[in-house]
Amino acid sequence: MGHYRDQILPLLDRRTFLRSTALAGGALLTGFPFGQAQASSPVLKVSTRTIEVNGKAAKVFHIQGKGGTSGIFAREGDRLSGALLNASRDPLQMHWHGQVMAPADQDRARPDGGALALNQTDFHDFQLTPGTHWMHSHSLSEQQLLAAPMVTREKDAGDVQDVVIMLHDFAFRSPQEILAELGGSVAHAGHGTQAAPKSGAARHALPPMHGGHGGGHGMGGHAMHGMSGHGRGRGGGHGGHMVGMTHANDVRYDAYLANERTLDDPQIVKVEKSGRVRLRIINGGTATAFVISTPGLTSRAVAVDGTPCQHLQRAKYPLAQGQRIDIAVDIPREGGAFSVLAQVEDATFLTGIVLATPGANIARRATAANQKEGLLDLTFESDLRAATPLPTKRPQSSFVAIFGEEPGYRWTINGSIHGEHEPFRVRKGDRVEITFMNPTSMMHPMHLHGHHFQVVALGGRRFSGPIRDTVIVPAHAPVTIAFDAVHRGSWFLHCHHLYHMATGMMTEVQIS
Ligand SMILES: [Cu+2]
Repeated sequence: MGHYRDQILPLLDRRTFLRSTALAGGALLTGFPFGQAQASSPVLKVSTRTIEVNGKAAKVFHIQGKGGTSGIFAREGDRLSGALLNASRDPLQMHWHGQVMAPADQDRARPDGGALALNQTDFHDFQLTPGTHWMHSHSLSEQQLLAAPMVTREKDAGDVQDVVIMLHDFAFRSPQEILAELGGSVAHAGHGTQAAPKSGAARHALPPMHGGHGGGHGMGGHAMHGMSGHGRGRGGGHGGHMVGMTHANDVRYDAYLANERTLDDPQIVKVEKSGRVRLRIINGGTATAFVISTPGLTSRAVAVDGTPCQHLQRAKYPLAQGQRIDIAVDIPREGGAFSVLAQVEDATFLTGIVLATPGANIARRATAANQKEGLLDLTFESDLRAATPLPTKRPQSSFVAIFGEEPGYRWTINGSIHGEHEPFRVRKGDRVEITFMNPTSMMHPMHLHGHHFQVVALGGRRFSGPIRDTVIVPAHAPVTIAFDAVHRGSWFLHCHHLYHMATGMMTEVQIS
């Protein structure tokens, strides 16, 4: 035992980057300028392939960029310009997660977005948003690894080696089987509910909704002000669950992957003695939150969800579904081998990779932790500060989004599943605040499309928190976000637990 494959990774290391700087401006690190792509030569191709997990073959999706890399690695100022080809087996709704410069009509993950049919292409042209972002399907196929990094290196990233780590929760069962185990049914198969939202904006040609019922009773759209007065206790008592009954990990997985490998055969990334490394970690898990650690290395968070934060040194960093964290580590002068670990919350499961200097002895490591991690909470969040907070402004629109949990694995926002929802309607330019209230039994990572937001209150206490696009809302802990509604369109606001989203936990913010 103790035998590891030594592999150079689908990531941009410092040498690759320095080489690539010799290319013309606008070129991707893969060396192919996006702008020159033809439809016959897609810049992104979604197909299927077979990987090995726990010694068994698994058919999964694959998102190939130019040059065969998984996903996109670009530099600040680059555009994504060219064709996305769906060469897979299913209709596709690709979501550009964190790409706030992607126009609404270039993201299929929108209320009237439809799906990209097999062997068809979508043409995209938008400026890539600097930072650690990602792309993923907006339907159950995300479970089958239909996700890839979308990393745009910041101009001021400096002389550091970037190491991208994509985390996944993996099952040999199909997502449909998992959903059946959970007792749920799809509320919005590929967003294609034929029960039109009350906005009347839906134009769908996709399968009908299962398990829906008529008549919503949402609170959405009712403007509320003075949310700062809401205290911790306000979230309780709605869902019939008491504090203390909260749980995580409602899906049983067969493996947890870091860059598609398990910890008993991890990716080994070569690093330099005294080198500086920027870990860009993406939680592509569909129902799993992780806690990140770098034993033996001091570390600091430098960005969350791709947006710079004031540096924050911790031993552990929570990372919920959909979130990203950039962690800077310094490799010691004497070198060595260092694990970057992701432990499943409320469990002992581990995944991760190994950073190793040349000649380092890579000892075999434990593949499970001795102790469970706790459930994710807001401790880390409350210490995070944006590098550049939103300008101070009174909100023009404030909303409350109360989560609900109903028999039959129905997850709701303001009493409605997606398709029955009442959109939050705002005017372009408005400062908008949304307070999430969670009387349910699980944490929900809430993601807003098309915008970054600032976390401005936790547990009813105002503060000037990080800029993000996905925030955890633990049970019984209200969280308030603020953003400027700068992009016209209908933007999904949803839980990033895939099975919560699929069974209804999605609404929209309409900006007109
Ligand atoms: Cu959820």
